[in-house]
Amino acid sequence: MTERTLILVKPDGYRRKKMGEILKRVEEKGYDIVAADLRTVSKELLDQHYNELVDKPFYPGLVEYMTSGPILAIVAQGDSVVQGWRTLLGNTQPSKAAPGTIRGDLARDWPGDEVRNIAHGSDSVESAEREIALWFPNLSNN
Ligand code: DAT
Ligand code: MG
Repeated sequence: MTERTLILVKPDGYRRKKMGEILKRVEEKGYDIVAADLRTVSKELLDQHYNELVDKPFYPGLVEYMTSGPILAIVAQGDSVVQGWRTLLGNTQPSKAAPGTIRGDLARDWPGDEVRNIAHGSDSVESAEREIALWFPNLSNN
């Protein structure tokens, strides 16, 4: 089924010049890019985006990470893109992410750091629609 998902290239991806590599993987899988925008984001946006995580002990570190530089926000569309993109991303923790996945190939755990896993993908069709409405309020639903 055709779905949409929100992809974010996080500030470490921007800093390490991996935007092109990540976009390449979106395109190689055959997904369509419907919107893309480079921006720096506010804590207020992140509080909504990560509404299930705001009370976690690691949340302040996550906000610091996500506000440390530009983010490339992308809406991608395709057959089963939500789960498909999660599979391409790999495990949340780079050291546990399989080789061949984006996080397995391009991200690393650094001692003492919070998890810096280079890219985001919505975890369900419902989250995807919620996140797309938050990041791209002007994008039509059709
Ligand atoms: P994912 O990004 O794989 O969907 P998530 O939604 O559970 O993972 O968490 C969102 C982000 O929060 C994740 O990309 C990195 C950070 N994070 C999650 N669990 C963490 C932890 N135990 N310690 C530090 N950061 C964490
Ligand atoms: Mg998540």
